[in-house]
Formats: sequence, C-alpha cells, structure tokens
Amino acid sequence: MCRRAFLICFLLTATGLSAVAGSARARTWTDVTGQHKREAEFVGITAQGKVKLKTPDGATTCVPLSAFSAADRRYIANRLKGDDAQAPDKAKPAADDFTNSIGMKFKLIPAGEFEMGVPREEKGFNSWEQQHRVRITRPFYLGMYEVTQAQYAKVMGDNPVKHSSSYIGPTNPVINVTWPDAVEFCKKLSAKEGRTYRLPTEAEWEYACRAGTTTPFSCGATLSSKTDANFDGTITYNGSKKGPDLRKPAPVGSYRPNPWGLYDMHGNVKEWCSDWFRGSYYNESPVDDPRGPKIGVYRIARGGDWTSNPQYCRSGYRSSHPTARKMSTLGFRVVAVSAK
Ligand SMILES: [Ca+2]
Repeated sequence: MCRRAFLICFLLTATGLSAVAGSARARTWTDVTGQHKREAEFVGITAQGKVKLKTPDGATTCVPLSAFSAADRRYIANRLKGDDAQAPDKAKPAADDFTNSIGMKFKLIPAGEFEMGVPREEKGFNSWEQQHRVRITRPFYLGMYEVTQAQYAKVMGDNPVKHSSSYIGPTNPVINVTWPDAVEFCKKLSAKEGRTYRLPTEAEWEYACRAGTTTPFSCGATLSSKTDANFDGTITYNGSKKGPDLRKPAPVGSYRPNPWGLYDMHGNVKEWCSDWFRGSYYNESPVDDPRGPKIGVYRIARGGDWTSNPQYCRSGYRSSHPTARKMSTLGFRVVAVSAK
C-alpha cells in the first residue's frame, strides 16, 4: 500500500497533473488479476491520481493505478519519465533484474504473502492442494526462463538431449534431467558465477507463478495454447476454446509472460522444485518460507508440460516424481539467492 501511495505521488509530481507528451497508441492493458484485458491509449494521470485511458471508440475512462498489473505500472512510469515504451516488453529492464555470465536472465521477486494452494471450488482441486497462508520473507531472483539446453551444456559439459531427438535445440528447455542433475547444475553454476544458485522451493515457485493472481492460471480462469502456454490445447478447461497441440517443447519464452515477467511457468516443461512431496504437508507447513517435508520419496515438479491437460498446468497443481526420473517433459529453472 505504501509503495502504491509512493508511486501515485511520484506520478503526480512527474506529470504536474497533466497529460503525457509524445505520441500514443492503443495497447493492451491487464488488471492486477491478469484476468481482464482492454485495449486503450494512455492519456495521463488525473488530479485524483487515477490513470486516464482512451478506448478505441473514443471514450475516456479513469482507473486507479492499483488496479493495473505490475507490467502496466512499469509502462506508465516509463511513459511519465519520457521513455516512449509502447509495450512492456520494450520497456527498460528493471534495475534489479540481472543477466549472469552465461546469459541466464533473472527477475527480482519481492518478499510478500499469498494464499498458497487452491480454492475448493477450482476445477481440478485435489485434497493435497488446500489453501493456506504463506509468507515469503526474503526477496529472491528467479530465472525468467526454464534452463535451456545450451545453458545446461555450458555448465555441465553435456546436453542430455541427443542429436537424434526432435526435442533438441539450444534455446529449448533442458529435459531428461534427474533431480540430482538439477541440483548438480546449481552447484556448478554457483562455483562458476561466485553466487549461490539453487532450485526454488515449492512455495517460492507458486508465489512467483501466481504473481499476485488468485485465478487457476496467472493469465486468468483459462489458458490458451495459442498465446499463453505450451500444453495439449485439444483439451479444454473452464469452457476455454480448443487450441494447437505442439506435441514437443517450444523454445523458452515463446509465449506471453506472467504479470511478473516470468515465461513458461505454465506448460512447456514441468520444473523440479527443492521440496519432497507429502500429501498432508500443507496441514502442517510453517507460514514463513516453507521448505517441504524433511524426508520423502518423491520430489515436487510444478507447472505442467507440453503434453499436459490444462488442468495440470494450474498455478496450484502439484506433481511429484522419483528423484532419479528422467522425462522428456521435465526440466527446471533456478533461483539466485545472494547479491553479487
Ligand atoms: Ca514450465
């Protein structure tokens, strides 16, 4: 709330309560839930601190700044600073983002609280997904993308995807990696880069995937295999339309990012997390920074994959696998913890 108030004050100061200079054209705006979208031009900030928009039919509307997604708020800040960034993707990266020496890009994920798990009424709810309050007490960096085959080979000296495979590609996600392989990648990358990398906890993963949303997917109640994620689009969910079924992993970042700028959190490949799985864990997990049961047989993997029914790509869906399992649908992304 304080941050929003600060930003509104900043906007008012920057604009002198007036319209923004420079050309404008319509763009797609997304509300904070990621569910509602609208096409409009940015006009300026009103004296009441609201964002004034002009819709394609010529009407104007004023919307509280807090109603917009983080990407939209960044766009507005850039426009008011004089950067004519017409789309969030063209906006300058936030100062807190970073790229490491092998080209892996990271987003700073703020500390915060959220309802981890799934409302009972959500289609596909499982008893081990029950909602509970979780607090992420420390900010962390999360990979914007799944680890690619080129990045994996640079660190480990080998690409586990064989040349004969149709799944091979330097910017495709790495697959055929066990949980210990993913942990070993983090260890070697940490030594190479001089900062600590590790797998995300299940709580960190879901917090970052939801990005402030409470809907089944970070983009809303449904998931499109055309624009949102790589999954089996021939299967529908919540009345969604059928879409393409690529039947293989896509190069990372081929679909729209979530509200916090993370790609492929839904679909493409499932992603190993650091936690063991236990169905009853959510009944007993700590509120602050849960790290999973101390022992187990299966490790968590999140987000669904290119073969998945959309139901298994939900933000709160939990899958688990033996640590030695290698699959063409299972990869990972990493967290960077310490500041350099
Ligand atoms: Ca994924």
